Amino acid sequence: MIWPTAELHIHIEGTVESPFLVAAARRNGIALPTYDPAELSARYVFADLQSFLDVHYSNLTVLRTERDFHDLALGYLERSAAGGVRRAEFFFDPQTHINNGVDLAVVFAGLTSAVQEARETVGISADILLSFLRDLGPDAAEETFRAALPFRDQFIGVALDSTEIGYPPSLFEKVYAMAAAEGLHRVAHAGEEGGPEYVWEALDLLGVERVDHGNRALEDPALVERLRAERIPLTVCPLSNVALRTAPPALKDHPLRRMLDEGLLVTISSDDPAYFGGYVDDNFAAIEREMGLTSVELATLAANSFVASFISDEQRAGYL
Ligand code: ES4
Ligand code: ZN
Repeated sequence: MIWPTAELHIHIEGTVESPFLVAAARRNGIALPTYDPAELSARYVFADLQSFLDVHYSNLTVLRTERDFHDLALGYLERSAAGGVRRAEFFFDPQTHINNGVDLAVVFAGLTSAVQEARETVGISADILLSFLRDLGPDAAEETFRAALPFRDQFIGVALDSTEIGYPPSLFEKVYAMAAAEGLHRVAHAGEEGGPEYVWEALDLLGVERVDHGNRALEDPALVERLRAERIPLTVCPLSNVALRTAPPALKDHPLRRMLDEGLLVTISSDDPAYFGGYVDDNFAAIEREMGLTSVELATLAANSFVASFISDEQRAGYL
């Protein structure tokens, strides 16, 4: 069955399907290792987060024009709406595109027009989260944030992604304070590869309202208690975790089982669906099939996603 959901952990750049990649590369005159979409996809076998990021960033040089960003986001919004997504809060990585020589105004124009178009055509509600690449460090994040301020009305919050280990949340305290002062929402990837201390720091130093992944929080009982008591949402990405080997190879052993048993506010997302084997409906189908979750548990996960989303309480009441 298709569950109506909000998708809260989705990198728009991670929705670049191979046929789209090839078409954009040809249009923009960018070299690819192969122009056969099936051959490109066949290379998507990863040992860890970094091995994925290396391929991912290399592919993203094909994105150059407003049309590229518009078509990418519209394609995701249409595909996910068909899979039950009623609300999407998607990340984009401005630094990747700026470093590829693309103007931030071009990126925003493409993404924002896609959000508007998808609302009108497929009825999906969507908003944009601006994500900092943690491996480029705090000064670059602050510079990026200042560059994005002229587009303040086109994003609702900030996020933190890319290489986790070695780049703890504490480095980004200042830029998160700047975002809070602007009234922006705050989330961060933590506990995907990094340990529970990364999750503590995201909560205590960055003031995040949700934790992206959070799998390794389970190693610390006091942290589990905190997440439960404060109803802090975790945006868990089962197929991503298997693909990047941040969870055991069989989904039946995924930490989601324990998260539910611990009474945590867990949601399901796809992360980078073009690379990890599917969209949010594919993630639901996989956990239903392989983890034997009950219909009540699946419904809880779907409802949790609206509870955890940054929509107004009025809009939330319409979904729940
Ligand atoms: C990412 Cl840390 C992380 N995980 C998944 N996708 C990503 N894209 C950029 N950073
Ligand atoms: Zn992610």
